[in-house]
Amino acid sequence: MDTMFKKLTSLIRESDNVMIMAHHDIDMDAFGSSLALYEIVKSFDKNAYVFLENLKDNLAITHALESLENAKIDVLFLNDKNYINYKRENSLLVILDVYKKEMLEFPEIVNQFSRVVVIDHHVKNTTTAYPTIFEYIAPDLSSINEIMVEYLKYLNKVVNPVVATIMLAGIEIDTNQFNVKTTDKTYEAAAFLTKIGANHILKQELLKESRNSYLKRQHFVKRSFMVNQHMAMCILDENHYERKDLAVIAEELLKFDHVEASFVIGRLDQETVYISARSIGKINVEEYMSKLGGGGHTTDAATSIKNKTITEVKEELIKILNGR
Ligand SMILES: [Mn+2]
Repeated sequence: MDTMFKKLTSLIRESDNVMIMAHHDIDMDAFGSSLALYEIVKSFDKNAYVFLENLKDNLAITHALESLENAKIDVLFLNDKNYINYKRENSLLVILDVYKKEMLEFPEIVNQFSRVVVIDHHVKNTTTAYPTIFEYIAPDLSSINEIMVEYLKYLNKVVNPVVATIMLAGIEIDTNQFNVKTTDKTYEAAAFLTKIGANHILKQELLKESRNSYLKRQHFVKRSFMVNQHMAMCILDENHYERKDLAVIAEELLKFDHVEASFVIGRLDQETVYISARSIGKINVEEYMSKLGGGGHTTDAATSIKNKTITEVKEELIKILNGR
């Protein structure tokens, strides 16, 4: 990792400024690590900017923004229109927590940058659809925040306690409360963030959800069923959902007795049915998802299926899960 940090540091130092972009529907890991990098770049006396789109229903990020404001931390946020006022010839674009072009916050502007770096922890299964200076992809790491903690240690720097809190919340979310992809390094990162002032009360507040969204999820959880001895399944209705809605339900099903793997099927849009799969670690859900054209990790995988009904996808998946 140190080689990467050395390279990244010299790239930042050579740049007029640094623009940071994460994925669409930004989450706490992407946001926390963006803020950490933002502070790091500023500490080099360089201007930094974070791309952020309209946050309609993103409660966690809305909470995080409020806490930044309360702490009087000014962050310069950009969108796909006003970035042009700040972009220089040698601006560095750092992409965090994603590499797939279609999943970027603003995919259409990435080709405007001649200097792009990608730092991600998702399994890479396609080539990157835009030119990059270098890519650091570490699928075995819990979160980008874990990488950012290592970077802070490497630089011997700290971040504001509110940013540290958001980073800690990001690690908690990405590891499903320190349950998956969690190593000694993950706990060390959490310990470091606590040491530099992460506030565990604020962290809980950031992670709160609305009563409505909780109840809506419980409605589906209630309808879940066992496919076999160790696998639970949940089928949503015909409404359109976000990937993360399915993921959260899958993670919840893992809490139940006997459940070692869970599969949630729902519709993303008119054409696309999506399966979100989770495992506590004994069953490799990636294997099942790759049989349906998807991918991911042992404990965390998914697939998108075009032009099939939810029932067709359900039947196909049950066949695969039961080895028929
Ligand atoms: Mn992440």
